[in-house]
Amino acid sequence: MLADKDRIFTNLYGFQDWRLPAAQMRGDWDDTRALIGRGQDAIINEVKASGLRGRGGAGFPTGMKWSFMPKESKDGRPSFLVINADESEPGSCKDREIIRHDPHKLVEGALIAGFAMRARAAYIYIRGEYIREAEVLFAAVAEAYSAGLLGKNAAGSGYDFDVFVHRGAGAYICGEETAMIESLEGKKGQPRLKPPFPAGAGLYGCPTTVNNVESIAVVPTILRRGAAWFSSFGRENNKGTKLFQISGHVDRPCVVEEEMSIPFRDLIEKHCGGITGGWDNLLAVIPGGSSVPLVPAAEIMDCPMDFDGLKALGSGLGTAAIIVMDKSTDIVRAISRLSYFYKHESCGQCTPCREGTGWMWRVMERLRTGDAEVSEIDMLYEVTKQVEGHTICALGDAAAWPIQGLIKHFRPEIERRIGDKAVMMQEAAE
Ligand code: L3W
Ligand code: SF4
Repeated sequence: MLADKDRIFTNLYGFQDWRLPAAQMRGDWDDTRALIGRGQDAIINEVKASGLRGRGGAGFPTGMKWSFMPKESKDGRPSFLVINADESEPGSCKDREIIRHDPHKLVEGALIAGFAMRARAAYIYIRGEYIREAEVLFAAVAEAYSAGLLGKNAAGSGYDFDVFVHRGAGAYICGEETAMIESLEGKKGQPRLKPPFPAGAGLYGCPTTVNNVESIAVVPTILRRGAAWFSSFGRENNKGTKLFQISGHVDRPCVVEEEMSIPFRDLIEKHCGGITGGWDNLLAVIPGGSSVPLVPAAEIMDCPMDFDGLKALGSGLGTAAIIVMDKSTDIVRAISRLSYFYKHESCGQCTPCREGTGWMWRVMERLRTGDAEVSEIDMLYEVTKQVEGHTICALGDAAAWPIQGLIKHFRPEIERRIGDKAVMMQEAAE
């Protein structure tokens, strides 16, 4: 179990004040000027050496992403950092805790990361529904300006840097990085085709890096304690500490910072008081937010909770939003509900997603009630394969994968429903 002394988020549960003086007492903003004084390349190299991978779902190496940003401005164009606080993935609720209780880790991280990639400003795009969190963030940014930590000569570093907080308006798709950029530009939040990646042409056509809240908030601590300290947690290719968010059928749902690669069973035993009704009552787990396939109970028990461990099971770490389902769960209904979510949130730009998500949801509903033919199970699977990989952004994949996981692991349950319904209809007719 991660020792208290190794926790980055020392006020995750809000036991102490989030405001600047208290945050400084906890070590935030401690000689930030010296950290910046190390220079851009040294900061990026330290983040690379730490092994930090993006915490927003895709796990792209953070230091490498920063190194894609230009070292010199072309045509006088500025560079930007965009921080993705549009936390909307079902099951995901970690960035909310950082913003609520440890916002100065994020604001300081924004300055350091922005400096490292030579950005003129950071835009923090916060989910519209996070009203109280946005209030905290606005106040934390204002405090930092008042204390001279942002703006001209930020933190006495000689570097000018602004931070703007922008509130979303309730669309899940604006969490996709290019849709977020469109939305910041005042347009409808619809994803762009990639490439070009934002590092080449992002906000207002300028070089831009989009990073998740947690990825940025851990940077000041990585620099203070060193890459070797951070990479001493986890295992090769899966380094560091991580915020896990556990919801569903556990005795104590929680958000907790733990060592990357902690086995699933240990995570649940140590922090959640076990599975409701005991381990024999576990049915399945969605380990990375709703966009990844479920994993049945027997397979996940000893799985290291990290990118590679979950990939080996055909699923993914995603944002580490772990949804636990016990045997009381109607698993077909649960996945059908997710299908409805993706249908509702599709931006409608590409045909496989716009039409496919609605089609998949309607078939899922008929499978839920048993009003389908057994042959439709394979047909549904084939349609998910037609959607997967054939859309502009990852929402198409996200809609397809949970259904694929259901069919792969719970096909007998789907067939049972269809059989039971057929028997019921026949008995009613007799
Ligand atoms: C320059 C290249 N940049 C990749 C950058 C790219 C992006 C990052 C990762 O989706 C997933 C999604 C959700 N030159 C580059 C390059 N980049 N190649 O690297 O890119 P990508 O496309 O792999 O992922 P993404 O578009 O960022 C994120 C999944 O995460 N997810 C969670 C989503 C929910 C939230 C939330 O609520 N906060 O994030 C869960 O599984 O479905 O597949 O920056 O530009 N050659
Ligand atoms: Fe929009 Fe769906 Fe296409 Fe993404 S995959 S761009 S959400 S229609």
